[in-house]
Amino acid sequence: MEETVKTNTASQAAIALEDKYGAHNYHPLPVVLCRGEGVFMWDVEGKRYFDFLSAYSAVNQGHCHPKIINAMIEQAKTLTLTSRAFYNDCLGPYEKFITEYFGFDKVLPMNTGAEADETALKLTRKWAYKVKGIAENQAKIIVCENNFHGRTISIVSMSTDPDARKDFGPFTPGFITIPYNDLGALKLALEDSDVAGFLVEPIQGEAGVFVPDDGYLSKAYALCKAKNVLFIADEVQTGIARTGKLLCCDHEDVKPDILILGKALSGGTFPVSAVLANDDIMLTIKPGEHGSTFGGNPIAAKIAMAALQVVTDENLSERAESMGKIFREELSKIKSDMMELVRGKGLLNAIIIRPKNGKEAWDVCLKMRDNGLLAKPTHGHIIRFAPPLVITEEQLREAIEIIKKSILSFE
Ligand code: IF1
Repeated sequence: MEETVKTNTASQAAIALEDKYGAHNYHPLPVVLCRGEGVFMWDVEGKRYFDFLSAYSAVNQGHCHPKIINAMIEQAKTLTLTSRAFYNDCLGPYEKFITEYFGFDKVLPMNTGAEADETALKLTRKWAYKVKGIAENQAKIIVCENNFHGRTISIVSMSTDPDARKDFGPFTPGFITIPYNDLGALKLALEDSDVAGFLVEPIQGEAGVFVPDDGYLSKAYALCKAKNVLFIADEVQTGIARTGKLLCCDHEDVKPDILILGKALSGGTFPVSAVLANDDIMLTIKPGEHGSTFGGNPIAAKIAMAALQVVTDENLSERAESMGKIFREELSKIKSDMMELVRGKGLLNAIIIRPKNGKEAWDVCLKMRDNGLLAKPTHGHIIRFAPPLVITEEQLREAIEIIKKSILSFE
């Protein structure tokens, strides 16, 4: 892999520091950012970039959205953390706001996506024993091949990615893995009466923005219902307007039994995640059985309300839908051997790169960086494109020109 690190000393110094003092659990694109506003980020040399990653869809509302930042600052000056040992005056209003916003009885607030996924697993198991009546320690949860739900031990126990799992065993039992987008496999797995839940990403993000067939989610939901199995949607990446609807499940009018949110719930300002469910499920967890020091803290509560209000006020679902159409239409017009496929929904898109003369997705990303646009390759041959949803048509067309120019430079 070619590693054209820029010769600028400020960037080099920052990269060297991370390399020397930080764990080597990432391989970042060589660019050192110090400021963000809306769809743009700036590096330490002052160069401006379109952000086409949005911190993996956390920054849907755009960088440093003033309404979200103000909510954060005002609350930070007032009260930051009480823990859940006491009540605070922000959590109740937030719980009312978010449950009405998404249409569930209750919310359980956490911080990261992985924690929210773990919470959903625990909730599903609790429901299995308390409500469904599965025998102790027998509950199983169906998951999909090539899933991505985070990095904890139990979550990597559900993973099929060798990098995520290797040398991290022993693993948590109780998962059944089936192929994604395969209703036959789901139907078969559901025959096991110890199955309590089916955990699924409505679009698989890490797998390279893999969009299932139309009807997959609604039919999977119906299969689960027929067997009294919970349909659990991990919308950490796909939720909150990213795919052109508030939730990706909304494309098929599916209301999950358990909804997992993270990332854009804070507009990328703070770790805020949530699990939503109705009382029959949520109230199976009793005091002392689950929690988190920071979950539901006053700053997170205020931030999340502001971040969701921005999604409504600025019509971000509609924007994602219309801008996504333009994006895929224009990208599919690019005439290059390297462009194998364009796919996605709303503003969660990816292209598959066919290597040419030894140049692959990483090289395309370096070229786009040089031309003023940041995106990240995944699995060596896929580039994910997910700009902040506040992008205007004019900005989008400018960004498309950069992508086009970068790809065509390899012809
Ligand atoms: C990293 C991927 C994206 C997620 C879904 C839960 C989580 C994630 C559907 C966990 C997190 C991230 C984490 C980030 C890279 C990233 C990612 F490429 F690894 F798969 F977005 F596509 N459910 N996704 O996508 O949330 O605990 O991180 O808050 O660096 O690992 P988290």
